[in-house]
Amino acid sequence: MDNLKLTYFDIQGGRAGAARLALHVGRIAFEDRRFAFSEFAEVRKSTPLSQVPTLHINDLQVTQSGAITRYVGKLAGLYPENALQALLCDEVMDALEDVNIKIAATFGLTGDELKNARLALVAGPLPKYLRWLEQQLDSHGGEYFADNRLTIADLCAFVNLRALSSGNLDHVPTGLVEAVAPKLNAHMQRIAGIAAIAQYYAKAALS
Ligand SMILES: N[C@@H](CCC(=O)N[C@@H](CS)C(=O)NCC(=O)O)C(=O)O
Repeated sequence: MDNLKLTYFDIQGGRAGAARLALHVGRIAFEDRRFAFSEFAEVRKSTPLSQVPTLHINDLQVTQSGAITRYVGKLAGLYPENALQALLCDEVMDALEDVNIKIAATFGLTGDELKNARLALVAGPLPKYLRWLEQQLDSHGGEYFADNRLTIADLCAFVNLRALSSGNLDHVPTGLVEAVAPKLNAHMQRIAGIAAIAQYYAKAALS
């Protein structure tokens, strides 16, 4: 059995959120190396692109959250084996990364600049992606994004939409997902109710 170590900020979600969840759901042992934002300058000195997350597989350190999530998704049995279903899974994950990039572009802004940038996202790009995600869900059976079962696409959607609805992003209304894409909101609630996932968040709330 390989030794796995996932290195990322000590936050819920973010770019390692789905990988952490997949490892937990798949009951795969790993070292969950979490660090504070104040430690990032030091941590990034030992990451290949000065970025996180990274995954160590024994002595091999790899970057790129999508690749990491897919890898652990395969280990956990949460990634489709069928090529078309894998494509549908990847398509959703990459669209969610588009959203991440748009939101990340507003980090560091303050005051009116932040407000205007976030309101512009809420007025256009975010609803566009939310509606598209809802359509994907609908056209793939309504319950899951791919393969008619839980995959890492569902975990990525859950982690990212939970963050979008958390109130931690100033000027992004907590009810945006529900208002724009109610079926996507219902999906988020369903995934939150899966026993292993509910247990993961209950444990995190205590720590
Ligand atoms: N494409 C990379 C992007 C990783 C990334 O931007 N991570 C952020 C933290 S969530 C970071 O390390 N930013 C610092 C930087 O890019 O210099 C991935 O998906 O892993």
